Amino acid sequence: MLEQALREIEAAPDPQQLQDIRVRYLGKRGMVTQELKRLGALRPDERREAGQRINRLKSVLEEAIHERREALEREAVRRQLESESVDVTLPGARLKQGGLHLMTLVTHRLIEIFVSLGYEVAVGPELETDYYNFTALNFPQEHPARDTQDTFFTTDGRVMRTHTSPMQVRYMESHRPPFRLIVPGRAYRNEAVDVTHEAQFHQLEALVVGERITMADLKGAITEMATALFGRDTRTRLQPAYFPFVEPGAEFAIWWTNPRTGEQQWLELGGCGMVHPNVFRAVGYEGVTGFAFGFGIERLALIPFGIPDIRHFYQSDLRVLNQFRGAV
Ligand code: FA5
Repeated sequence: MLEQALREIEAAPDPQQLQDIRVRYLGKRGMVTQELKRLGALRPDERREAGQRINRLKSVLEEAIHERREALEREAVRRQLESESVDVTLPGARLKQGGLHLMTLVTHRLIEIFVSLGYEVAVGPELETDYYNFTALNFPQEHPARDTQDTFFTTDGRVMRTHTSPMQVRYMESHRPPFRLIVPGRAYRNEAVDVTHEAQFHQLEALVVGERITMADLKGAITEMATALFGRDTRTRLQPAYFPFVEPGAEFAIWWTNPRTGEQQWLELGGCGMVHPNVFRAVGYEGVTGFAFGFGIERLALIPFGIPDIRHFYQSDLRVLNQFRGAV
């Protein structure tokens, strides 16, 4: 019996089967226990000898079961460690890294250019009052831009600013000239959206006020920006235009050569001019002159980067956006 039992113990593949073997030999009705019970029927001298033999057998089996159990446990731990171990030589799982949107990159570049020319940067509210968006900028009461066809109004009569120019007034109210200022930010118009018009877009506003600021300074500032963006060969064009808050007023364009195709064209960017005396009056300025310009940042990104439709900027299609990571 001993050898048979030891073989079975040694071969037990898991703790449960080992326990079954234990019950079979050492349990209440186990073979060893049964033999102990039979001792009563023996003669006293036989009984002592047999008792000692059976007890030895019992402790040998117990010892063997104990050892087998420990071996099985060690094996289980070894297997678990093996399954959890990390192969440090495998290549790592690369995390997907985000990037800045092309509009953000272009805006940062513009800010960098103007800061290097000594301009301050300010931002203003996108939800504006009629006063800052129109009245203080010399828009007459009946101007078409005040129509709901063109402009988003809130029910309490405020407007989603239609341009960044209201910050001209806000800034002048709280600062004394001379200063040079740029205002990047969002603007909103009730547009029929198409390839060049979005209902939400970005502008960059510039305002320079001092004692003898002239139209030449305005042209110089725009040319500096154009040169920084497109190199020495660029040119700047001003064509007369009407905006209520400047006089004289103009639309400006930059001559742009596509480095890939060699193609040249005028990039019409926005409006500019000398600050209208009525705007200075609204903020209580006297004895100074100034220029302002404002343009659509999308415009500046569309053509140079060969983007055919302004809507691509805001459809969050990564196939489009990923093409411009780190492009500026
Ligand atoms: C203005 O908004 C004036 N505030 C510009 C200005 C500033 C003039 C300072 C004088 C002095 P305008 O409405 O033309 O002007 O818009 C300027 C530029 O914003 C446009 O040339 C265009 O580049 C961009 N823009 C206007 N509407 C949209 C639109 N719906 N989607 C994308 N870009 C637009």
